[in-house]
Amino acid sequence: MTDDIAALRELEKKVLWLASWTIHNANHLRENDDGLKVGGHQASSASVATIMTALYFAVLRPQDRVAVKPHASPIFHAIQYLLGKQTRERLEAFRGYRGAQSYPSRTKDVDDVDFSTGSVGLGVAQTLFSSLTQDYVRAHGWGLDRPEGRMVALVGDAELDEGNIFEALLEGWKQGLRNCWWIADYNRQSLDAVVREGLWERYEQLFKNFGWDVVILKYGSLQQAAFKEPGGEKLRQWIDNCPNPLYSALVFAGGAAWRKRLHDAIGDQGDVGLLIDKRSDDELAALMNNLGGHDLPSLLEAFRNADNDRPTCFISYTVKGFGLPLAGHKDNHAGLMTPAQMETFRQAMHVRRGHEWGPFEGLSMPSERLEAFLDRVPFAAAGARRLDAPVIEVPAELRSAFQAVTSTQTGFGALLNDIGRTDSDFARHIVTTSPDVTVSTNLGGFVNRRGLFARQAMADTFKSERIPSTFNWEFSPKGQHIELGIAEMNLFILLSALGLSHAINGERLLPVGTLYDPFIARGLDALNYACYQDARFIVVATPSGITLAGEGGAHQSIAEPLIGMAQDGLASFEPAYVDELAVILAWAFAYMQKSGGEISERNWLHDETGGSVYLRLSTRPIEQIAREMTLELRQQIVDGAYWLRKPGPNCQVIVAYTGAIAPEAITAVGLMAEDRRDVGLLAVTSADRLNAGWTAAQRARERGLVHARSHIERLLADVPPHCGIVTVLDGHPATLAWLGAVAGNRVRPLGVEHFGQTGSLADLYRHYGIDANAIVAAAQAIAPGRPIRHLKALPLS
Ligand SMILES: Cc1ncc(C[n+]2csc(CCOP(=O)(O)OP(=O)(O)O)c2C)c(N)n1
Ligand SMILES: [Mg+2]
Repeated sequence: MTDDIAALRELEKKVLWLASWTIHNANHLRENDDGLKVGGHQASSASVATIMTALYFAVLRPQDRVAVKPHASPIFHAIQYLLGKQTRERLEAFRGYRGAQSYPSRTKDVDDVDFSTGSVGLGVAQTLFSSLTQDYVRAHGWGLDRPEGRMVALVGDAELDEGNIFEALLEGWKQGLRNCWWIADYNRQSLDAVVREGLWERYEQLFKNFGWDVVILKYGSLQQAAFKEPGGEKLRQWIDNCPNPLYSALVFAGGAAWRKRLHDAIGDQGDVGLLIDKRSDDELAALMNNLGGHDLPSLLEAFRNADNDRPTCFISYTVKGFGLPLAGHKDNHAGLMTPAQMETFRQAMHVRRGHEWGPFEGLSMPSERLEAFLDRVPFAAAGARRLDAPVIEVPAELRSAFQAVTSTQTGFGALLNDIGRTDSDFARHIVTTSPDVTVSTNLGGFVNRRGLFARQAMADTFKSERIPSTFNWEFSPKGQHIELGIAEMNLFILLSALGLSHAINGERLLPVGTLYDPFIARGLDALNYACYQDARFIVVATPSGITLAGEGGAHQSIAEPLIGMAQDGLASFEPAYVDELAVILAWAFAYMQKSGGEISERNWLHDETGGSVYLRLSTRPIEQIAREMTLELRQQIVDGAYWLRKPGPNCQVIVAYTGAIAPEAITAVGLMAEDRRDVGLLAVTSADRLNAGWTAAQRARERGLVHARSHIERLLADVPPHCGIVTVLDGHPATLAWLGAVAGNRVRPLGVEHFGQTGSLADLYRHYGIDANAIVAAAQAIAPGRPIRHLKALPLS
């Protein structure tokens, strides 16, 4: 920890100036350009200027990792600018194309953002799970040559309204969380509102209940000194009792207003009148604004005292807009300083016009001294913060013995179980996790073999009591499964943390998480967040669709295939057969480790840059196809589709299906064979990759790459234009409806559009119109010809 308070005070001013100027400048430019003001959160930034100055220039060490509250992005970029990690050009383009990002972004910013933030609450929980990940990595004997880092979140106070933070808190308690600091910017303002009185006391109790230390940073050193003066105790009592909105309003109103209010309230109570009167208006305002979160000595002392591995929450009192004319005003969230206010601020900061970007402009300390200080800043001492880890070799083929009739979920369990049997580097780096559905998603076999993770070993009581059980539930530091409570948000944030281990810990993990398909929606924002920051993992969602029959509508997923297509950074697959799954899984373990290469039209499938993978699986046992897995078939499965029955040259109709509905598609094609010529059957293993390839090829051609052809275009190349396509899946029909647009064929998309219900498979497939009969009826409607003999009249349901 560096303790040159004078230098830190100078940098605090500079950081506040640069952040405010960045926002002002960007708005000013944009306003001239298109008349739009774009906001920028000057007040939210100012609120944490002191805390972040203390952290980045004095407290943080190279091994620490930080999630900065979204609206402090300008402060973060200003700090990086002073440390030489951010360019003036990008600051000038703040919120513009390729400029510094409005919210810190690991993937879009260039200044070493540790964790992206933006959707409030997620970055906070990410630090907790990153700390668990660090413990996991070290417990497995990896990365021990590096010092243990601390995961730090700078949290907006209203951010604490987000439930996912408390879900994470509970999980942290269960897992024995260490090395985690959450620093709440307690400015008592959110976007619309002023925070309710006494909330900090609830937080204090809450955090303590979960085993955290709580440090309340309420009074700055000026206030602490004043409390020792005669009458000081009265002042302290007044501050303690002052309602949040009134305090904010007085901060905004300034010194004279403080004087009047304090005199009216306590001025006649002995010495306190003198305490007030011996200060000028400015001095009085400085005293009353001197809350803990704006006082470098108090902050440094608090951080120093917490230099242990205990999880610690700092409730740090601040003023939103501190140091700016917007300070304390309840409307200040998106408020911008006017040009006139900015001009006054510039003069107060002694910044010459035209020298606004000067790193040391207007400061009284000689720049050599500040430069020397910055050169010694511990945070930046170890150079680039982003680490990497070598690729772990993945077997070219994954094998398992499958039953002749089986489901993809069973196949998944068998494949992982067989990986778990081996002692390869590959098997050792897999880490599985599941929100209370480990066994019901078929991870049980793998977990039996590899054990559950806990920093302290815990025996399986059933085993030690010799009570027979299918599962061996032993916890140890070497275990490879992290058991989670039911919260799906936690699953995805943990996957996000595990999936960044190569970059954060320099040790690669291969995370696999399982959950029921419909509950992806519960954790969806966290999934999006994980993908946005380029974490790498496999999510296996099973069971899925109305195929879950007896479980009913609450457990049956409909929209998830569309989520799989639309979610960037996530390659989605829905295989029907376990041999397809084996191919996809082997590919996925390699794909998730890829990196490098710019994302471009040529690699829109991210095949060079890699990403995460979503497998939508099913509990429905279906008859498997005995076949040889050729190289060509393997490639087509990964590219998204292959002909299970190639259409002939006179083909009138094609059935394209995805997933567990395969038997219905096969049956339908059989029923039509006598009455429609050369019927084709297209197995779609990934609507996502198929669609992405098609879109990319079109764009590439529009840009002059005339020979660009996507996989689906090649597959449909010989299909005559009059041929109809019936698409079918146990999910929303829009997933495959676009197939008709590839070569201009008529399409009739079948799928599930309305909430599911209980019933037998036959009942439900008939009701929702995805059984063989419905497929044939659709074929007859779009591929006219003689009536299809096997088509029974469809019952109305
Ligand atoms: C999940 C989510 N919901 C809503 C928002 C919009 N939003 C951004 S900041 C904010 C309030 C922030 O208040 P606080 O955390 O106290 O930060 P401050 O502005 O006081 O620094 C809201 C509602 C968001 N970014 N993310
Ligand atoms: Mg706030």
